[in-house]
Amino acid sequence: MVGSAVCRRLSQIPGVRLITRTRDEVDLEDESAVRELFRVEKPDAVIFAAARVGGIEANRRYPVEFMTENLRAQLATIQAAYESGVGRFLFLGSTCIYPRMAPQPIREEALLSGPLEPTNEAYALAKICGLKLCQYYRQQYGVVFHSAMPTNLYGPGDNYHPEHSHVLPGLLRRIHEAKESGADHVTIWGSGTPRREFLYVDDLADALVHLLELDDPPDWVNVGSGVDLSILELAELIAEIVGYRGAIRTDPSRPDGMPRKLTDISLLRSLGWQPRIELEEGIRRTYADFQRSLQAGLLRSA
Ligand code: GFB
Repeated sequence: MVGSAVCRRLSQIPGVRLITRTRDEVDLEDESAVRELFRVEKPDAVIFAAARVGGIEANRRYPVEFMTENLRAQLATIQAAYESGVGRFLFLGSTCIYPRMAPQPIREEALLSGPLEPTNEAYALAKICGLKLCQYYRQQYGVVFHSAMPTNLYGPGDNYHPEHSHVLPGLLRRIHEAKESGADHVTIWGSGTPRREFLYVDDLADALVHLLELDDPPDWVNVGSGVDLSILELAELIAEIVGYRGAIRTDPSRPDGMPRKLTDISLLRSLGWQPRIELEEGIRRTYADFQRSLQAGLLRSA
């Protein structure tokens, strides 16, 4: 989802030659394949959007894969980029790198100031290693290797797996199916009270290009919308957009995860960027894309 949005954004810039590889073409966990890719293509800049990602349930169920796959892929790519002379590397993390009880909205300085949220600790630790490794390369070798920490993302091309997806695509699908089947209620996981911030993926892509154009970007910077809402409010908003009029029930046997996760985006604003696509508009666009993909038999659900 992120890689495609970044390509959409970069293809609007004249003179940019995009170099991409699918998972089947190059396995980023294979160090020699990654080195060969850099030797052949010699990119000027790299945006590292590849990752093993998933929602709260996938993170809880597969901590080994979330840690090992992300560590291997990022280490291979960051090292190969440096060795082949790449001067600019933009690594993507996640706001789950911040401590569970970080003061809200979360500022960049909160990194490593307290214990992590247990449901995504493995993924967060891998991402912290990636951003720190970029910082160390910059410090030790003078290359501009830096990071962006996106908040919860959504948009076209998301993963709609019923168990492994993030909350927004998960609820979009469940509420759409409830409407289609005429169900009198839908169930959302947890208490419905956790608060989350969401950013439309094309806004993220725009922010990344902005960061790449800065001569001296921060080592890491939050990329969010600066606005949050409760999961129950999110479900109600999705129901309104989908046109579903049944009841929304909660399931307290499912985990809530972090009680609140809202980023402070004043650093990014001070660098001249701000989000454009509001949540309601973003969900409308995402729902239209969901329906198109469903009809074409192309819905991602892995
Ligand atoms: O998006 P989500 O899976 O991840 O869940 P996190 C957010 C909240 O929505 C949790 C609730 O409180 C869930 O219990 N929720 C309600 C649901 N219904 C659903 C549903 O149908 N599906 C899902 N998935 N959630 C992830 C991290 O945390 O955020 C990752 O695990 C990553 O590492 C990502 O950082 C951005 O926001 O809790």
